[in-house]
Amino acid sequence: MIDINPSGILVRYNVKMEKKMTPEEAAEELYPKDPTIYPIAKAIFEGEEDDVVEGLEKAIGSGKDPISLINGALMVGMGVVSRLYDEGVIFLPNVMLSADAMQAGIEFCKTKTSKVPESKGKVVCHVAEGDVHDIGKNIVAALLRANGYDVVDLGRDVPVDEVIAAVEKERPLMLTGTALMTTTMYAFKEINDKLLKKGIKIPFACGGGAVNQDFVSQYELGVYGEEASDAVKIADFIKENGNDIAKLRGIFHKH
Ligand code: B12
Repeated sequence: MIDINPSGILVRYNVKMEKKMTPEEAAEELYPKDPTIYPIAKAIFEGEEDDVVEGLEKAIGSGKDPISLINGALMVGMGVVSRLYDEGVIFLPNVMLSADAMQAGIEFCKTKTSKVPESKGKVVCHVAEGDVHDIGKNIVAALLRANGYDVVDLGRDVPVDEVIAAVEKERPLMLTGTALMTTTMYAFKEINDKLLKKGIKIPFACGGGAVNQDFVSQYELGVYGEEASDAVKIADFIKENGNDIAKLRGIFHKH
């Protein structure tokens, strides 16, 4: 048998063999450099809840606003997780640990907010039927609460009829829906049709990784929001200008 040394061939053709990065090394390249945010993002990636809380405590101690840390630090860490998961560098068990650390961080930030919410109105939030991805919905709910809305959080994997029943009972200013999977987002259309059948015409703000403006524009009550903070902007707009969905789409949809 001929003994071939591949590195010899590569050297001959002037090709360097690349050393495969470990997940930790790959993550290190993506963390933000800011010394207050870095440990929080790293702890999210590592799924270390205690370190997440410790990092948040330090950041709040140095004057950072707890609610702005949700987007400014926790989400940054989750961004690293999402990217490396999509690239096949890390796998579901890692993601689950990070997701738990993220939830712990959101809960901690919520307990630290000093804002006294005067109720601006009620919003019902949910994650689509069949979908367990609730991190985005939890951010939406936390931001709405921090901005004075009374949030009725139905949780994740919520059956369509449960959403309809909650809207009938609570009569909110708006409903929000989150879907991260292309298979679950169709529940939004069903909710839209059932609400219209009952004569309920409230704005249905929809977001989440799987959803885009084209999809949300396909049903009458849908208003698309890309960022969790858009949910607050949409609610504020409704509060000040009424719930005309065409007007809301005119403002919040990119043309
Ligand atoms: C974390 C995660 C998980 C965690 C979820 C933990 C949890 N408690 O949420 C776990 C490990 C449990 C999980 C499981 C699964 N997952 Co997963 N998961 C992810 C991952 C890596 C990140 C998602 C996330 O949390 N992003 C961060 C949050 C903050 O983003 P977000 O929800 O989109 O929210 C932001 C905005 O969209 C917006 N927003 C959200 N909602 C709303 C609402 C309104 C009104 C507004 C205005 C804005 C808004 O605000 C947020 C930020 O500002 C993604 C990959 C990715 N790149 O997204 C895959 C991903 C979503 N998962 C996927 C899959 C397939 C699964 C599984 C089926 C895997 C499996 N084989 O078992 C299961 C699903 C089980 C089920 N029935 O739901 C696929 C979905 C593919 C698709 N398009 O259909 C993805 C895209 C991965 C992939 N590339 O294949 N997953």
